[in-house]
Amino acid sequence: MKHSESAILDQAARALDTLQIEIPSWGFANTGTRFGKFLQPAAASTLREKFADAAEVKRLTGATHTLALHVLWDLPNGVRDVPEVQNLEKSYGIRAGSINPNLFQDQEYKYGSLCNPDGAIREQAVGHVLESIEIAKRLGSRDLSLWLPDGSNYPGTQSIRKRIGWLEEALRTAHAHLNPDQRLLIEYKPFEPAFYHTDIADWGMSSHLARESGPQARVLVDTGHHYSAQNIEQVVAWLIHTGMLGGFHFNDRRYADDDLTLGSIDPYQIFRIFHEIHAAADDGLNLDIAFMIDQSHNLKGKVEANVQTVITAQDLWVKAALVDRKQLARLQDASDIVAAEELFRGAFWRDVRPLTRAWRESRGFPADPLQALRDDGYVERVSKERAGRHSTVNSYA
Ligand code: PSV
Ligand code: MN
Repeated sequence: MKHSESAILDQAARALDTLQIEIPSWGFANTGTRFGKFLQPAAASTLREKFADAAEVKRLTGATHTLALHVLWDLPNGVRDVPEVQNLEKSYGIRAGSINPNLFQDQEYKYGSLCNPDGAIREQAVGHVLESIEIAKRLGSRDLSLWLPDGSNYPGTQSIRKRIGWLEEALRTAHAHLNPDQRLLIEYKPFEPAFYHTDIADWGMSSHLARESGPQARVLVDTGHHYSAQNIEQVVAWLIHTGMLGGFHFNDRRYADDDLTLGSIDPYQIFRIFHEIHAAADDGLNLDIAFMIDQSHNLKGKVEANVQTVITAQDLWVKAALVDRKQLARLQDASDIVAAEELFRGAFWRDVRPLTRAWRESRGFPADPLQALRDDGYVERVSKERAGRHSTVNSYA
């Protein structure tokens, strides 16, 4: 092997060693669209099954040590379910990751949760967030991932500014309950379920609310939560510059919040986002970014889709790591546009699969995780075990 080839291999390996990706418990459960659900015999219907599936993804990829939990779906009894989660953590070698309060399912939230005009309902929503923070504390989870469905469907029916005030107040209360090492991640989304105005619609609103909440609050970027034309890497660059980037929810989109596999529609966009992160790290910026998947697969097998997502993220992460940023900076400074663009695109075109494969082999993971999943027969095994147990399905996950 030539010296330059082994240097590239080392660089790729260093990049992959640092990439940890959190998988979502809800990515293993039966799900669907508002038109219906297609049930999969292998889908997880208990928290134990979700942990088992997560352990399989970790075994195959080596990159997913934590499982994001959604409070109502995974801990329906709140803090009383914490001991069960702790047992599952031990049994499966998977740690509980970010804790996601659920402010979108209860009937009371028809007109909003933290922004509801009814003070008693706002109080109920704050109570749920505080209980979620307590769950996170007991589980040793650092991040509370907060997403609100709040908004309105018709102009003139809600006071947008009053709702901002209620939101600021609620988030300050939540922040005051964090341990010093915990973080509050505030996610935005332009629309759905609200179709006229959404209370946290974009990264500017999230940034403002995070600053108002307190020093441990950051912005969570869900890659599917942007309008089609949005330049997401520019948003990411701004959030890095202002010290407000807390984490990502990975998925891809073609039209709206489609929950498609990361990079399935536009892998170049993820490459561009990863380049911004590597560039900031090269510049010595202190980054602390949680990488999380947020996908619910209707058609793909769930374990398979999660493995595919992790491998895709790893490939794109390595491509972006290998951009020759010193040379790129020279070309940018000289405004040598075509050469800069070709260098940048050249890194994207590079086939890094031999590098990610070599890294997996060197770390004792299957060289081809998707093939290993098929060879192992995990999905067939759990399909048999879980058969007949899916007559009822949770309302969403
Ligand atoms: C909302 O669309 C969202 O992206 C939030 O992160 C929720 O927690 C998640 O989806 C539920 O799937
Ligand atoms: Mn999300």
